[in-house]
Amino acid sequence: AEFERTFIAIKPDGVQRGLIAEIISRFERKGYKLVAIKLVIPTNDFAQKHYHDLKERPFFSGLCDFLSSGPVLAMVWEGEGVIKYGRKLIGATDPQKSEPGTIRGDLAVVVGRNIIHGSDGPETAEEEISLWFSPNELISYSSNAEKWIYG
Ligand code: YYY
Ligand code: MG
Repeated sequence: AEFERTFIAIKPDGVQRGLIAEIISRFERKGYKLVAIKLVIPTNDFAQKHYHDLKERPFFSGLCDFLSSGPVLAMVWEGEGVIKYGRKLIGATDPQKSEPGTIRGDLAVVVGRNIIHGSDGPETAEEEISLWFSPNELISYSSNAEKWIYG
């Protein structure tokens, strides 16, 4: 089956804190399929492209400095409803408001260090996937678990 895809990134704080496996496992156990993954240190220019929608916000330059300050784990996850539900797994932007059980609720404390990014809709998902990955880095394969996850 062909499902939607979303862009998920573990920011430098999540990588440095050793939370890669913890975060990946939440998407993996849910039943989503990993279709691309790489560890990169984005340039500041690249971070500005990624966050271009926020360029008028007061925190923009600090945010781009932070995203480009170290390794980021960039991923694409696939599954039915993964864009919207991925945001649910991540939790509210401000970890002070994220529910317990969400990634930010369980693992982060302040908005400027909220450890993970996820696309906020179908258009941004497409835009972000093509910004971070070239088409040949997106791996198409069939998962044996699929028939047990979707019936
Ligand atoms: O999509 P999401 O990451 O949940 O929030 P956005 O509103 O897109 O903001 C991107 C990023 O900017 C957020 O994850 C932390 C940072 N930020 C901030 O430092 N201070 C704010 N008041 C709002 C957002
Ligand atoms: Mg956002």
